[in-house]
Amino acid sequence: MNKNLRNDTIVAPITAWGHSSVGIVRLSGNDSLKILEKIFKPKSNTKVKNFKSHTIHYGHIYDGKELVDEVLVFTMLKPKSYTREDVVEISSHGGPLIIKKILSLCIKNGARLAQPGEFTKRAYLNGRIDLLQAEAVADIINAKSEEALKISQRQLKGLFSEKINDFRNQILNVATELNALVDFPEEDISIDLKNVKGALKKVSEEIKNLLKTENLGRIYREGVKIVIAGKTNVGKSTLMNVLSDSERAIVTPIPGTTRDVIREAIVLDGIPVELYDTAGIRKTARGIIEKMGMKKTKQAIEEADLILFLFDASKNLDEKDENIMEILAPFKDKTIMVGNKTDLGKKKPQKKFGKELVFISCLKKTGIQHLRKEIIHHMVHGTVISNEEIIITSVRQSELLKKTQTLTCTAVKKIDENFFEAILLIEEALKNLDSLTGKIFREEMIDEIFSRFCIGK
Ligand SMILES: Nc1nc2c(ncn2[C@@H]2O[C@H](COP(=O)(O)OP(=O)(O)OP(=O)(O)O)[C@@H](O)[C@H]2O)c(=O)[nH]1
Ligand SMILES: [Mg+2]
Repeated sequence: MNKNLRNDTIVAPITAWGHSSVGIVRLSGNDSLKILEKIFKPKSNTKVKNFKSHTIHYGHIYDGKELVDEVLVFTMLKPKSYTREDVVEISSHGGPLIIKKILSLCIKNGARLAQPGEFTKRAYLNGRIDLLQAEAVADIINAKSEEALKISQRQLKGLFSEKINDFRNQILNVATELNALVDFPEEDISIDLKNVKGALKKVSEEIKNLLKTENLGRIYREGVKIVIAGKTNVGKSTLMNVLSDSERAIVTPIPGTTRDVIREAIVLDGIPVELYDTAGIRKTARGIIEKMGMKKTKQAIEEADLILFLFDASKNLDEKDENIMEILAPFKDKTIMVGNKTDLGKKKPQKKFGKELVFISCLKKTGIQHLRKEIIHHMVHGTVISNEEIIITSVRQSELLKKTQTLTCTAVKKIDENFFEAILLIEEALKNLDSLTGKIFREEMIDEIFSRFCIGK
């Protein structure tokens, strides 16, 4: 990130492109009011340069003498704005042509089109939020479930940062004590070192506990892929419809009804799920369409986080089911065996396959709740997130925390044999925590974080 770029005034639409009743263009930077003055004629007699912070002004946007639109203008002057710079938001009619016109007028008069996430980047660089909070902004916009939203809101509120700062203080105390001990004679040191090691072990353990939430964070944020597989006619499409509470897939008594892989986005207990119904697997696919369907099915199986292997529980497992079990064998640790059609009879399968066996009837809707529970259990391994829990939400966070944890752990071991090396390790651990909150940063890291944002945020 070029530091010079921070001094210019940026502009971008902050509402979605398209036809809507209102669209908003935001300016941020030292020249926001100057630029506004050139394009906006307020109805009142107040001059634009005298606009106070947090006020709304009615008037018109002009391109020279040509009227562009009737607008409301909001001013939020530094430091009380999203970016801590002078911010002006022009609220016009929401047509793309009008928004484009206002944007180009702003650019013609000295603004630069903002890069994705640049407003939030400025909020971070100007110290209004830290890097963890900036990450949360993107996650809030992209949240696929209520749960994911709550996790990110806690992060935006600064609860994650508080926890990291707590780790930092604990490690900093250790560093201070160690540095104070440098000049002490050997015999006095040994007593104090025991306490220091205890303190380091404690924080290292706390970081380890936080790291346990890594998988949970990924699941709630990115969601999981669940694939329903099985031979033809066992009720895969029916199950897809039952789980998604829709008529998404075509259901008929004719084997081979589903030819393509069908996807539906659902939310199960707060976990965003991409549910896939597949073409029934049979050994001798009939014709090119079915062959292609089969290929896609196999690909979906490989990419799945969880496979529901469906069979007809009213009958014994047959050769076709066995064939499928062979195909699924490499994935049995991510497979739940589901016996459907129990309304017609319930035979215990001769072979148990996968992690769990669940019986359902899609027709009578029995066992569905139990199946849902098993799915959730498989995904989160029995972990329930409490309202206050802090959860790791990005690979960046887990990488830096893992490094910090390893460094503190090694420092504990090193303290007795090489005191000075331990101090260096602890200082390195502190640096990692500072990168996490963004107290120190590398430009590539920042650019990567903000490239995930949309324009206007
Ligand atoms: N009795 C009974 N019939 C069911 C049940 N679930 C599905 N069926 C019926 O079984 C037939 C096949 O259902 P589908 O959902 O199309 O089966 P599928 O596995 O998707 O079949 P293909 O797409 O051909 O591979 C339909 O007639 C369904 O109504 C159930 O629980 N009980
Ligand atoms: Mg089907």
